[in-house]
Amino acid sequence: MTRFSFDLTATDGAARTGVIHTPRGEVRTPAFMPVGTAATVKAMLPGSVRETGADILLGNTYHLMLRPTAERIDRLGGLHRFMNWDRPILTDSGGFQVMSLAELRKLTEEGVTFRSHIDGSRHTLTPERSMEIQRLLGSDIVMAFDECPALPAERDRIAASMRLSMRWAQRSRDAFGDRPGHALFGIQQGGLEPDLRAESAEALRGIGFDGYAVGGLAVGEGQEAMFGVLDYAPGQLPEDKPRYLMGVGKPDDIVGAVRRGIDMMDCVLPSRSGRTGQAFTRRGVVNIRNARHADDPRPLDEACACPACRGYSRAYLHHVSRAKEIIASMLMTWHNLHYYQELMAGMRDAIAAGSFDAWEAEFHATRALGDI
Ligand code: PRF
Ligand code: ZN
Repeated sequence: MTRFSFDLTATDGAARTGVIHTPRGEVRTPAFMPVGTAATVKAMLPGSVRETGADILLGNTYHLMLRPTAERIDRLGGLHRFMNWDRPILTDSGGFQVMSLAELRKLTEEGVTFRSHIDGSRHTLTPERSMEIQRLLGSDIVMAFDECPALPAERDRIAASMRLSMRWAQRSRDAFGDRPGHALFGIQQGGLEPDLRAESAEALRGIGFDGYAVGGLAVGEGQEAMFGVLDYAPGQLPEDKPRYLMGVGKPDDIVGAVRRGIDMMDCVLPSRSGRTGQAFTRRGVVNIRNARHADDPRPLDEACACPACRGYSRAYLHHVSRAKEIIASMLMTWHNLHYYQELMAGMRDAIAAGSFDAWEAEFHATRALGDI
């Protein structure tokens, strides 16, 4: 059986490219993980998600425990079989989503109790319960249970929260146990404070994980502050393990994160904004609902090989998006996920060739041209 492992194949400055090996297939890094919160990447068939170039999806403990429940998914053969995606799945551990989505939250040393945003029912998540849910789902990469304060926050609040997350990281490690072929990632916290980030990294390294996430960023601090942390945080984590930046981001955030040593990312942006008419292109963001596209026979991006750009005009995408036709979500999501995966492939190739600086300069120069 293939164990979980990570091979770094090339570096260029702090940027890295490599391969994560899992029993369900390889993940080429830097990797972008489309978000499949409710056991679906919205508006996409799993085969289509794969066609965009995705090696791995992200799923959510919080949503799936509430509906349809982890126990039901387990009875039906696990999340891969349930959603018809047989490649790797990483699941987030739930705490972050409880804090942003649930009602009447109560945080204690033991864990967090809350009411469902769906039906108001009462639930508890602890490190132990989060590990159990992620095991029932059959997740390939399990995230430790953590807590993430919104920024800005007082330093004392950030320090206390980080230390609680590190105690929960140890409990996550103990509850996860030894599961060959499955990986457990720790999550660094510590806000924008270098010493707290260092303390968190030290605690996680002492526990020992298969990969390490940088958590607690992209929570309102802005790109400059986020890059400020990414200038040192990846270097505090083990070099021989994957580094995952959670919930990031826009294309330029992703490029900046990879330049600073991040290997994996996830974000709802390409899928969510596709459903509201926003397209990501080499030349920046295009709002397809804008009146200027109504008579435009050209594709969204003439250099894009996705079905939306091969078969449809801007005028058509404009029409179906305004009319809120289901095909608008399908085509726009496909295009955006294809764009994100092309971006990752371009960075992987550039890092392997030792030409990341030139690739990045071209990336920014093309965006500066603006839309056609
Ligand atoms: N922790 C967890 N999930 C997350 C985050 C975190 O800090 C973030 C922060 N951007 C997104 N998703 N568990
Ligand atoms: Zn396209």
